[in-house]
Amino acid sequence: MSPSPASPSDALDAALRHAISELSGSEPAMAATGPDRAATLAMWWRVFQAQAGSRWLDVVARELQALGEGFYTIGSAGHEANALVADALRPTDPALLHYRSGAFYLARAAQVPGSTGVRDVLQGLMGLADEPIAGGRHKVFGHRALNVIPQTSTIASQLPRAVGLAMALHRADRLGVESGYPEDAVVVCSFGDASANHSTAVGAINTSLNAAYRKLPVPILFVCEDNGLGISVPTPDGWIEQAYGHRPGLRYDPADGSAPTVAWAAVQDAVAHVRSQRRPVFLHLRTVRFLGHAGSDVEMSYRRRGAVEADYARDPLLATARTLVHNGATASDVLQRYDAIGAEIRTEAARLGGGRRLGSTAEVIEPLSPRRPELVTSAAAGLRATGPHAPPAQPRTLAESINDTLAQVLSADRRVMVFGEDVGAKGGVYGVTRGLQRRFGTARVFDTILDEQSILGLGLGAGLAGIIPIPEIQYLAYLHNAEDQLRGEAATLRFFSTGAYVNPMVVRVAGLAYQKGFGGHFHNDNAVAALRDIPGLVVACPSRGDDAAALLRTCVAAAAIDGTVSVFLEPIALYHTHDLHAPGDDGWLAVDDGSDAPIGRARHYPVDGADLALISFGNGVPMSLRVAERLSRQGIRADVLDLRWLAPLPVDDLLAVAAAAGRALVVDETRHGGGVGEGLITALVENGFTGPMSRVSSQDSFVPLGRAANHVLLSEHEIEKAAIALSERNS
Ligand SMILES: Cc1ncc(C[n+]2csc(CCOP(=O)(O)OP(=O)(O)O)c2C)c(N)n1
Ligand SMILES: [Mg+2]
Repeated sequence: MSPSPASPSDALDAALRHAISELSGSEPAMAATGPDRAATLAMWWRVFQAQAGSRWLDVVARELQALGEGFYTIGSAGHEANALVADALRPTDPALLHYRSGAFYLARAAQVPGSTGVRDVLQGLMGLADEPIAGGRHKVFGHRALNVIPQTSTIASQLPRAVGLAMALHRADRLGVESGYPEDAVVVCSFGDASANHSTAVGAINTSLNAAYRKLPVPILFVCEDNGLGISVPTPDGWIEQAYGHRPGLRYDPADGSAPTVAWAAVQDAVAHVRSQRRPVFLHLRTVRFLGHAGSDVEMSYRRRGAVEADYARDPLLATARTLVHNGATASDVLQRYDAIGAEIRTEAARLGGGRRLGSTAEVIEPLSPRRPELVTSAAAGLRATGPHAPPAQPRTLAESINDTLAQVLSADRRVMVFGEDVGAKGGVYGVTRGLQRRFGTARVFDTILDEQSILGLGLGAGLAGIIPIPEIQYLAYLHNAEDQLRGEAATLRFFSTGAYVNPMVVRVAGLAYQKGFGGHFHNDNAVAALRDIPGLVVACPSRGDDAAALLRTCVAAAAIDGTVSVFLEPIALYHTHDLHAPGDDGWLAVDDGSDAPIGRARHYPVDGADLALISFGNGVPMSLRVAERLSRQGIRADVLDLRWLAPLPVDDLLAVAAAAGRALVVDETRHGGGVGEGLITALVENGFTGPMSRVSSQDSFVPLGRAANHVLLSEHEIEKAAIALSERNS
């Protein structure tokens, strides 16, 4: 009888050793003989090396945690057959991996000379600053030289980007843009069985099938690493096959990690199919899960011991050991190699002990969103087209100006791609992209599937393939529907890859309220706080045509230069506005002078000797200008600051106008709680502004239909009343 083991990893180790020691070469060997046999044996040793390395890393992760040196214990134990997938792929194939794809990572590292797969993972577990991708910011699988793009912990969130990348590889080709990946690259994307149910996964797989149905190349290998559990919840037997095994257009290849020779052939076949046919394949890789969900998980609280122990027979390391023995290795060779790998990893972990960790706030946030404004300004100048796409020297509405500027950037930089729902033939719901597809072709301006996660996913993938994507989200309410692709994926990539990967992207979003004749919350959504609190995200909000041109050029230039992710929030109600003070005055038309608008710099509408500054943005700007006009007739001089940027806020300009006027009224068309105004008042207070200040905003409500909207949206009357009250206040 074996002694009662001290821990789950001891039990697993003991079971594996025992089973390997019982293997004998007496079972029939594989057919290969001579040099073939030697090559086969070498191949299985290679696989075993990655698998055993991954297993030991899981064990050492727990040892490091116990010592206070390690901070992550979600392991790959039981999933190590994913090494076969890496072995069938090339290191130039981009990989977006499940958090249990440790053996894949080591197998891939072994394909690239000079790689240090084990050390990378140990450094990740230990949160060391020298870890090659996240630099201690997270434990992820990622490496630029290995073409492993790091993932977040949000399950399935990498799928839209993976599908977007698979689609973008060929788009890049059509655009004449160097994607950085070989022509026949395969994108591989792995995830768990529970994650396969997530709407993000379901949507992304659907998007790949829709594209393939339209005969677009989508070279993606989906790998579902099915261990039958999502933390404690079992996936019903047969569910994954039921869900994905009979999907028209999706080739489904099952493989079992505990039958490696058969699995190896299936994996090779699946990869070859994607590579040659450029169509999606779903590889259903059966695995087991050892050591619970994570170190803290008490598996025995929801699984029977018998079931856990029965899984030992399906250990992929044991299966590979058996294959090795069939091919001429001995059980003791395998055990010796297993022990040697463990010893090396323990030695390496000890050597890394006491390694450097992130040492300051500055070091942590350094890769978040570095900015090089001078370079951005000169790149923005380069985006001003000459010839047929030169900006018309005539006054334009906001919508016309955005259309002109999109044409300019499409003309000036062939990497630019504009896409979204209805942006093609129709030219957008409001005509903002009208004529662009006709002028620049369907490769560069095109309609997408109706799925905001996939639209942003294409943007994320396209950015990785050298394209500068300008996706459009039809309404702000529907960006919220897909926010994690922006928050969890786009905004984090730079941070979790120490700048090795960036997401150049300008997300155009039609939004904000005050639409007349087309009402209701979803077309008048004014919730921007969710965007303002995404670290590093730039949020632009033009109110006038010339500013729209300048801001858009800057966003595109910043994407190209610094890999900046920005949201370009377009106030729908101002799209076609001509007049400012009176019908027919054309006071809201403007001529694009070709300048840029440095990120975080506002536009000032000055008034000599102002007594009061109205601080606003978007629809609030023309409202404030009209109010200022009325105030002037009452002897109150008010100037207006158009913030133009909602993140980062133009704090210097804010302070300058507030200080000059001595009084500041924040005019915020978004909500009272969680709008923009809270940040502005805070900035004034924190920076020592002591003059009278107040704010007006819309109500904390959704926006109702028709004229009832006026009960919750900020009005000019309220602005005027607040301005008069503020001008009378002494403190
Ligand atoms: C969107 C999201 N919801 C919940 C979680 C918490 N969570 C982490 S792993 C996990 C289970 C995933 O199971 P599965 O996809 O089968 O992968 P496995 O861990 O079994 O390999 C859950 C619910 C998460 N990370 N992301
Ligand atoms: Mg699972």
